[in-house]
Amino acid sequence: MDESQIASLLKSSELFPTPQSVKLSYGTAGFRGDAKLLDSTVYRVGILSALRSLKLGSSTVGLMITASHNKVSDNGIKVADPSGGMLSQEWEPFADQIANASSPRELVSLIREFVEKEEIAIGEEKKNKSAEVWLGRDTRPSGESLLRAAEIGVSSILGSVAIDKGILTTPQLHWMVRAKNKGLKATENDYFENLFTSFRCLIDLIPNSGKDKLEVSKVIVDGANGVGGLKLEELRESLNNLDLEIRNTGRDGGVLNEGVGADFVQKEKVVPLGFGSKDVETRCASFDGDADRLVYFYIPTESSTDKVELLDGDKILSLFALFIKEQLNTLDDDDKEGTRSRLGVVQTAYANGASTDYLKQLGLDVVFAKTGVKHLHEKAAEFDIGIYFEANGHGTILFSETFISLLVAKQKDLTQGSEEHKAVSRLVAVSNLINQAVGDALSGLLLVEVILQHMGWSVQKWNELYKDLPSRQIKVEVPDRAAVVTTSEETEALKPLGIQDAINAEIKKYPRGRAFIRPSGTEDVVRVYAEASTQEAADSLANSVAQLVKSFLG
Ligand code: 16G
Ligand code: ZN
Repeated sequence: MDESQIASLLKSSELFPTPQSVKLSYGTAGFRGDAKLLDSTVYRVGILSALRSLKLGSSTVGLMITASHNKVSDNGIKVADPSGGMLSQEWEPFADQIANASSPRELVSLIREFVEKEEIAIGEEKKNKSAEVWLGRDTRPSGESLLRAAEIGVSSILGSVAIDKGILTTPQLHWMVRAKNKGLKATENDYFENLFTSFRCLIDLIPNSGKDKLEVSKVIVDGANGVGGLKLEELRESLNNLDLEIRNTGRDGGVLNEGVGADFVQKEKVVPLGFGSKDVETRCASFDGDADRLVYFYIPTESSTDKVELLDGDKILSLFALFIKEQLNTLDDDDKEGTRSRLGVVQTAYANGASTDYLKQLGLDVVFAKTGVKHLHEKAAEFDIGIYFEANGHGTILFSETFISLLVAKQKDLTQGSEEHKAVSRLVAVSNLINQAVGDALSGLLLVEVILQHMGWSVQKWNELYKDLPSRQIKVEVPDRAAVVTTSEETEALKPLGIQDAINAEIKKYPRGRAFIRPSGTEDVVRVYAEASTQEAADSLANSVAQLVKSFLG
């Protein structure tokens, strides 16, 4: 690192002193916290993303300013790697270090050390190649000034370029970064065009017999008063074959994520604001604040309270798996070359036990990953087609490059109009529709809608695929959540010693009982999950496990 580079970093970092007494951590999905305290963090992640771009041959890196489903006064920042996926976990410790550096000198020395260790060609090749970072933000009022801080961070690595892509959903930015680095058309318009073209294609492939029972009833979407509803409005202009009403767009005075959105509906299992008795039995969906989560729900007729019937990430996963499997079966019947595909599904410990049973009974390969999108994504990428979902509604379907090429070749070979040709064409269209970079509420919604039309199913019929086991989640505040260490799939606690035996003893008392504890990656708490054959039993099991956590850690 030469003198001018050091001077540039020292000068810009003077503008962003670190707040006192906050320990920052990149966590499960980037830095998050009170927006007022984040300027220096965002500035520093700007530097990191420029370095990441340089390290990877000046590929484009994405920087998203959002705190997802958190309250509106919070904000956050996460990095999208050139593949469109999450920042490589190998770089997370560096992110933590620089975010917590207490002075400009310390910051520069950490950067210098890292640049040497990683052999990043900083300053040397800037004549022909420079770093490029694309910035996006959600609708939070604090987003604009944080975005400026990120720009200053990026530009403080000499020769680097920061490009402001404006207000976007998180998955849009990931999609655009991935497309850009693949040399494809990568504007926001290209994103929309890709969605409606592949959606249209799937609609055209709906079997005739299905059309008689075609369900084109209305779907109402809760936009969480965030960016998702606004983007869906834009997309709607180009969509026919979808009767769509959008509420909680944030325009009518509602507050981001307050009593609305996917996180609220999934955790509380109650109707979001703006929905009520007039919507009984209607298919409804909720996005989260940055539109990377999607859940469905409906208000049952008999509901006298505001409780909803929830169709969470597990149900969406099951619907997708069923549809994909149907297409693969059609192909496998015709499989002469032995190109049988590997279809797998990835869940976390939070997946409802009934969903796992259902998927296994479909004959699917079900694997478990640690909570957090990056962990599920990695495992799903090991299959030809890997479907992953967290119960909270974040998920997508990954198609391997090799498998896509195989499908495209098959599509050319097969006779137009044959069942096999249709099945291949559906799979190719799904691979275009569903975001290959990260879970995406917009593309997820379109895929659910077209599959329901394909099957001729109502939301109630879809809900009947299996019945969720009653479950309960509790969070427990403890002096040190790091005292809880779990196995890689988080189903068992290795530490504190003895706690797992005690939990097992509780579980034994309940028919179909299952429970686990894990330290949260986003909050200073230990989370408890329990399920059992009745709600009473699930509540009671969760409470006893929470008591155990308190007595072992309290
Ligand atoms: C973040 C993760 C989500 C995970 C949640 C767990 C991403 C994009 N988001 O929101 O996948 O379920 O954290 O939170 O990775 P917890 O550790 O506090 O339970
Ligand atoms: Zn989100």
